[in-house]
Amino acid sequence: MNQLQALIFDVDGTLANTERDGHRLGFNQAFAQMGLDWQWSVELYGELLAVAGGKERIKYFIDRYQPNLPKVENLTEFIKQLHQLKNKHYQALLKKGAIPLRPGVKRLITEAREQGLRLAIATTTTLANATTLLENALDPAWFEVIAAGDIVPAKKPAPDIYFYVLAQMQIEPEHCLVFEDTAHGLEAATKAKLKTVVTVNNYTDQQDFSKAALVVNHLGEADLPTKIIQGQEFSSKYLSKSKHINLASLRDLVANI
Ligand code: XBP
Repeated sequence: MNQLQALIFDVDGTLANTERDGHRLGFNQAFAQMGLDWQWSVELYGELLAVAGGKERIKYFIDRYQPNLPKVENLTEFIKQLHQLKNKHYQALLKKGAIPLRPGVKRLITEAREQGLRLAIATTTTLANATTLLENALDPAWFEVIAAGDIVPAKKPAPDIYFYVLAQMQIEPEHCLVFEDTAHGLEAATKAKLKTVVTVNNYTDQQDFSKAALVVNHLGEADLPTKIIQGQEFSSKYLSKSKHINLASLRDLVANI
């Protein structure tokens, strides 16, 4: 029987809906600041999210939609500059409290801390973006590992970031549970033999999550019930008592996988 010892959280889309209302706005502000007439709509951004990583996303956009970009002397440097500007705007939004945590995130993390579980972060985003979010909504000190961005050679869906976290924590994957919101994230965790709870959002709710341990709309609060999308047996076993995902149910989920 596997004993749950650690929770590992993705950041963007999982802790908070940062993509549509955070990164996307930051990118658009950066484009305007650099005199570019590029506008990433909510819809276009959904397509661009197939590419993990802000710098990689800009590069993909240029290749696909701006083939006639007037020659910039050093494309890598140009993208780096845009990305730094985007991050500045994004972090300002976080500091203003403009991007709240998703339902149940703080509640579950608080419960995990009270019960002595270990916590970690595994994200594709830049480290400063992740820590700014944690500083403003939780506390970075609660997480023994914050693995982010370019720390590993390949971003999700590659499993590198999860292998990194497991190595840092010196823990076996069967004692952990991952929280993700995308098929890319699920793929990365699954390749590292980690079990995953998926909390979908508007950009990801049509993706394939068949390899997830559980798929829900969100973690829920006492007054905001969780809806089970995949894993009906979990629903009849637990959600009849409590309307949201709590740690006892997750311990049981991991024990019985
Ligand atoms: C989210 C991402 C990132 C962010 C932008 O990853 O794909 O690319 O959109 O972050 P995760 P940067 O869900 O793993 O957090 O611009 O800092 O790269």
